[in-house]
Amino acid sequence: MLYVEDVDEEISDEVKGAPGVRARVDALLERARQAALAARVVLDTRGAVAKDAAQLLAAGWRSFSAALRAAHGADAGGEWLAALSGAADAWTSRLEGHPPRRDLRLALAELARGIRSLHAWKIRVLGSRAERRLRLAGRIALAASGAIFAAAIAIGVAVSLSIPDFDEGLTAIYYTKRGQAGHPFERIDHQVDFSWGRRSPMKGVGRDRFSVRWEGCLVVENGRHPTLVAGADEAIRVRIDGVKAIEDWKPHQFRTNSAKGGLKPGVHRIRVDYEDVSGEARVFLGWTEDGEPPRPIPAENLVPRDGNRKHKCP
Ligand SMILES: [Ca+2]
Repeated sequence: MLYVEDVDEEISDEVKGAPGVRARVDALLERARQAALAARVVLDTRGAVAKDAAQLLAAGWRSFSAALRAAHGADAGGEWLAALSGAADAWTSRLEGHPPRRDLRLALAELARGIRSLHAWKIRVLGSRAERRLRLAGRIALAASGAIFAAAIAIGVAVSLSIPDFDEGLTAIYYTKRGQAGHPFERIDHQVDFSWGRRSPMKGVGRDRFSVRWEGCLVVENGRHPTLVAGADEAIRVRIDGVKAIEDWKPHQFRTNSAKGGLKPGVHRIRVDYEDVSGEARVFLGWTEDGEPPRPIPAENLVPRDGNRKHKCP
């Protein structure tokens, strides 16, 4: 099932080949997250073989463990990284021994928690230049005032809290051909806001003449009435609860379209079809309210096709 046999080889290739620690940690965490998601789907399927979930989780923990090692290389003082590394190795070997189902749930929850904490660490330690400046400012402020330092920490925590949970977003299927045809690659996208330019959207898919389908649910909070906005280079159509909301399928350069009327509060089924023909590729799914400029629909308002811990997707 999946790539379990190849994962070790791929991890070492990624660690050798990737340019920076941040990129390495990102790639490995993404792999761990995908394995955790797949394991959750298997665990939620009645009658599924626990052995499959254990294999997927072991693959997830191996990736997570490799991410920890890469992170530890960049932050030798991070003792918790070393401690977590030990725990990760223990989980990996335990999962390879096919533990009982209740242990699998625990392994999944722990892995999700670990991935979130490593994301938070990555932002804190390997963050953008602005965040690094913030840390420096925090240190300087420490000399003058403990209170200002505390504020800098609070901002750091706020940044880490804005990281999407691993199961928030839409189910994305990337196809190697136009018209949602060819070989499909599935993953979760936290948002639909990509500017691929002339690059390929993911490994295995070409730079031109590819298509994508995003499926799942859209959550509109009570009291809100946002208008859906979608844009593409080169073609897009959006269906809400099975009804056409936006269609601009004739190939064109990037432009946005708004749906007629606002979205009602509640959980809506959504399906977005997109395709690129040539040249630049870009896609955007957002909403707007009270005349504000459109912004991408946040991950917390998006639910994958099979639902997540917070919402069912009917
Ligand atoms: Ca294009």
